[in-house]
Amino acid sequence: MCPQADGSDAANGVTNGANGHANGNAANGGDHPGYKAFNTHQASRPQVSTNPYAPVQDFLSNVSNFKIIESTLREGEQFANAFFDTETKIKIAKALDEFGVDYIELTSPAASEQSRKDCEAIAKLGLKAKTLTHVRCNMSDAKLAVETGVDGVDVVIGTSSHLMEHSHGKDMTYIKNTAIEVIEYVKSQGREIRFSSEDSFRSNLVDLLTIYSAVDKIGVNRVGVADTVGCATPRQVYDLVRTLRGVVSCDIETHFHNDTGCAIANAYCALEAGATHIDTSVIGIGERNGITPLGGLMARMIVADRDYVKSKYNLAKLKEVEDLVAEAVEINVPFNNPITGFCAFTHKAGIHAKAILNNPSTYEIINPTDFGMSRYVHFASRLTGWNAIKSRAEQLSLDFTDAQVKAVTIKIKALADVRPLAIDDADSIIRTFHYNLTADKEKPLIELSNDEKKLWAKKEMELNGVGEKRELENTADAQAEVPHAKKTRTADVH
Ligand code: HCA
Ligand code: CU
Repeated sequence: MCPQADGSDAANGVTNGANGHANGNAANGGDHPGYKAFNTHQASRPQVSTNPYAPVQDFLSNVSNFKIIESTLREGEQFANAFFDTETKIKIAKALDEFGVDYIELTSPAASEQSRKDCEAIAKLGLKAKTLTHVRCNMSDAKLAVETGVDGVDVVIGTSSHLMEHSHGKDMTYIKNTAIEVIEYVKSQGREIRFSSEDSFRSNLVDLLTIYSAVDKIGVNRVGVADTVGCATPRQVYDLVRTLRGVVSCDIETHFHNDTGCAIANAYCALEAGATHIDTSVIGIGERNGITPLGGLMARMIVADRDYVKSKYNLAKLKEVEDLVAEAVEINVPFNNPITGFCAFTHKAGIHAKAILNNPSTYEIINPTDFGMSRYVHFASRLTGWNAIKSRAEQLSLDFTDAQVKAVTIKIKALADVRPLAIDDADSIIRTFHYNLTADKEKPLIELSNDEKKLWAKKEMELNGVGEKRELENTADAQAEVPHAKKTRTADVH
């Protein structure tokens, strides 16, 4: 069952109650048949025994205890339009740090001399977030990475047959031996180390588990699962991560590309299956169409555990971070972006607007004010209902009776059948309609061509006709004593 958004900011003071834990939180660990609790390196799940019959997914789940590895400055730099100069990288790193991400991943120092200098510069900033750089699994890259002063090194190597054959040409024995050498070196330098297998979902499962198990045994901090081509489904992710959770005791990082639109769902399923870290980038930028977006993940996770997400992340900063990155890579934030998309909290249909005005939790699972955003009720379309116009009139401090609001609503709806309406058009109709109520000489509600005026009058007549028909039907319903048919129609009036 889905929890409710907290609606305590609603104008009418309605509180919708505290958010639940959709998937249970992780505080219900302990042994249960067939499964053993793991002590992960970072104690990522509190082990409190409460319910011995808890389902497996609740026992494994980290939806209430996850960390973000923010990769805008690494994966994001692979986005077609990205070019970050040092100053921009520093601005983005600071903004992400203020937002509260746990790690900031940076482009490999082996990529270019400037990349190396930028790694050093960001490692020196003294951010709260840990800094990481992302390198190939070989000793010379690993040494270069450690020299930059970052807190940790993320190494990666392709393990799918596609990549072993057509990319680096190395076999599993070579991969395993090199990985062990690199991990031992980075650990000896007192840095965190993560080992990841590129293209995990097209890799041989036995190969994968063998290499993960080998690196776990020598004390790697995290193993990484990467859906490099964006082919995985949430169920495949759940299965692989859950299997892996049974094989390694270290933390599990996951990285999902969005080629088939599953990047957020896959991240969520990975957490349910026991992953501890999720890779994100701002607005999802990355190779091709990118990876799990930071904002989209926040939207998903706040619905799962509002308290955790609110206590850990500075959510009101999300829009600022997104605007900063959007400007740096010269794109617009998509209209349908979770949370910050221009219409993410805009309610349009009359039925929606009416309910939202009564209590926002009716049509919102996320409370916009958690992110410093506002909700909007659209009041300038053919779908508009009189409750939205009434509320707009109140905002404009204009007194109307309900009958008058209904009359002006018909006019707005009728004009919206003739041509698209701007908010100013609707406002001007409402204001002039109000003025005309007491004026000696009526003013035209809005400037229109003769053709438009004719059409408008026709549409208004049609709408009034529908209104009368509804009234008649309501009367007939009442006589026939069909109460809920009547109720539906009343709520139906747009
Ligand atoms: C890439 C590499 C990577 C690495 C992910 C990871 C991927 O293809 O550019 O380090 O876990 O998607 O496999 O981003
Ligand atoms: Cu990637």
